[in-house]
Amino acid sequence: MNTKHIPADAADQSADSTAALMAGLRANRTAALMADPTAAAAAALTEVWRDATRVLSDDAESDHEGLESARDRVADVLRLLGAKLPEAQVLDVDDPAFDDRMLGRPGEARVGLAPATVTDATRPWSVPLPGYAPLDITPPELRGPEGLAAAVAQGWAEPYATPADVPDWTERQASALLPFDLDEHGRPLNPTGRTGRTGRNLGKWGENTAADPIVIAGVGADRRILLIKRDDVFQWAVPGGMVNPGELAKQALVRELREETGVDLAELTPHVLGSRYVDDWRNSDHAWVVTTVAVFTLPTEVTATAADDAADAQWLPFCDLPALEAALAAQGQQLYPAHRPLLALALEYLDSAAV
Ligand code: RP5
Repeated sequence: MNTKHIPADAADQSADSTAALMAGLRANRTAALMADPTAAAAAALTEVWRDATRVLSDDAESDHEGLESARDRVADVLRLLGAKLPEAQVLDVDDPAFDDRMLGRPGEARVGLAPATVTDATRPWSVPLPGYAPLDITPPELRGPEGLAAAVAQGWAEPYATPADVPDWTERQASALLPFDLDEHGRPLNPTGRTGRTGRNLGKWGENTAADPIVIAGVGADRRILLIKRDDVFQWAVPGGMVNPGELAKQALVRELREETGVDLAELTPHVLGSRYVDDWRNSDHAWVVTTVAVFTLPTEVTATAADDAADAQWLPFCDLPALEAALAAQGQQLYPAHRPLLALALEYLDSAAV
């Protein structure tokens, strides 16, 4: 193993590569902070750690000081997360891949958790996309027999390591809220097309059914909505959740609301708006969320207390979406973007029903 000087023109590109690494590091630190100490955050940081170490192994005129401190910060976070520090990755400069990787040519290690690029034109499965390499988002807790067994024992994951292991696709396709196909490998295909992500970061392969109760108090300009702050992405969302095996969506609406806010509306009949695909951050080409959305209307606000998956609960103005987002922004908070279409649907109903 020896080291190598990068020629002057190449050093400029190396600086770009350094900037990209630092940007990746920042993105991953943000992801780690947002995602709470999860194994997914540790995995993201591990990737940056490897890249930082790779650049440090070279003696080119890159920002070694900055990278060194970045590396130390990553190491601190990894230790806090209880993750094992990866081995330093030192590249052999005699390896033909060395220059490509340092100069950011094809073959450079991917930084961060960016999905593969998918455009509107290449999203449909019917459009061939040679070389499509979706990012595997399967978290460490669903990898390997032990991790999977633990997640199954906790009751939130099915035991199949790959979609080809699922024995009842015919039944699942028949009962799906949104129809979907299987590919030639027996994998379920996301009904909205390619996502740029593969693997599973949800309980099940294929459709994962959720229930989202939209709870409204008051009418017209005084209308308010009950939202919770999700404890994974720390954005404000409808207090919904996954439908349990054997449970009806209507039961899940009431249960999730009670679990996350303490509000019990079992005696009320909601207005069901229908089923919708949710652009959930955990969706992939082979596992996705479809929810049943329903509106509960109350004359006035009731006391809500955050619990379970909710880090906070609050009644917010809901005469329209801009008013809601402005109220959140005034607190330095954000709406969970995947729920914007569900809220727009609810507003359409509320306005038409003069609620
Ligand atoms: C969203 O995530 C659904 O719309 C629902 O609100 C929720 C279900 O996931 P968990 O909150 O149970 O993680 O996609």
